[in-house]
Amino acid sequence: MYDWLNALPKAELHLHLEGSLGPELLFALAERNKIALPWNDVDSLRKAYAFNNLQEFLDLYYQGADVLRTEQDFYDLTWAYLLKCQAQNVIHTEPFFDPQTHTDRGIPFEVVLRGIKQALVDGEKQLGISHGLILSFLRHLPEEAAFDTLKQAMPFRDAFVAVGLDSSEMGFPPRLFQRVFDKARSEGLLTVAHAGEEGPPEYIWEALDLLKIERIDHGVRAIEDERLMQRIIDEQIPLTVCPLSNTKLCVFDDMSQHNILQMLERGVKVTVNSDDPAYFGGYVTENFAALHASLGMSQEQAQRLAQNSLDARLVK
Ligand code: ES4
Ligand code: ZN
Repeated sequence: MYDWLNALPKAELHLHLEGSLGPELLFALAERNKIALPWNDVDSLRKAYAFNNLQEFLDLYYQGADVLRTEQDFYDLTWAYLLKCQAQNVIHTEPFFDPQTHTDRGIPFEVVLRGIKQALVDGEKQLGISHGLILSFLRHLPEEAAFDTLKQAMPFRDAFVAVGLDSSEMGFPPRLFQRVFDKARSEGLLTVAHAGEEGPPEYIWEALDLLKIERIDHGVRAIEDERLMQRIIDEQIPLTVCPLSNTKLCVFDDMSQHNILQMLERGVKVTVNSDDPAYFGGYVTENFAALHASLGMSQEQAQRLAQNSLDARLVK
């Protein structure tokens, strides 16, 4: 089954490039940039990949991202991810990056963007993998900081297809970012947002009605609100679901509790994605394989999930 799932052509629509920074590359970049790490070796870093919630993960994720300093570092990070895509028949990807994670450490916006974009362009030419890059704002920071980031991005407007919203969800509802999302849309950018991962259905309503999003990132808590479910089904609003992420961050106690197949059978346009594969134990194929192993996902269901991912692309 693994090989069959791996061979399915698919798109990945929910992937944080900083979350694809595996321990080996992290140590290699630390050495290249002469940065001291708080872990002795790759294995002790891997042992730290145990989380009770989103915030515990984010603390390690931001710490790990500190080894990314040069344009070459961002290129190498992105290229390593694209090689994984090639190995797993991901023919199209729409990755997120978090500029503020880097600009707040003094790394210029254009250093981050140039490294990522060059790798994506090379991936298109050399690997045949198409892409649409999504600039994601950190919601634990003020809207003013998001405005500043959007301003820095505008000279490179054509490098992006959309803006997103990520980081700590609880206490940072989508409505806090309505004005900066309005501004992004006025520049012709599409919008997506993380909502309903840890946060309540109300946050999904806000993301739809105030941020005018094209897709809901995660969205698994929509199932608690029947009126919301009906809207998502009627309007065929895609959900970018990340099964291994949800179990690693204790959104569900166990994969056998995950609601993705229930949603699929109700007619929700759900897709399978890896979120932060280096931290959550697998790339896209491993996420599909986990659904087969724990929920008995059939080949026919896998085909529908893969087709949904191709249909839900922002870049067609
Ligand atoms: C994230 Cl899993 C998740 N949720 C919210 N923000 C994030 N940034 C990176 N991974
Ligand atoms: Zn995410």
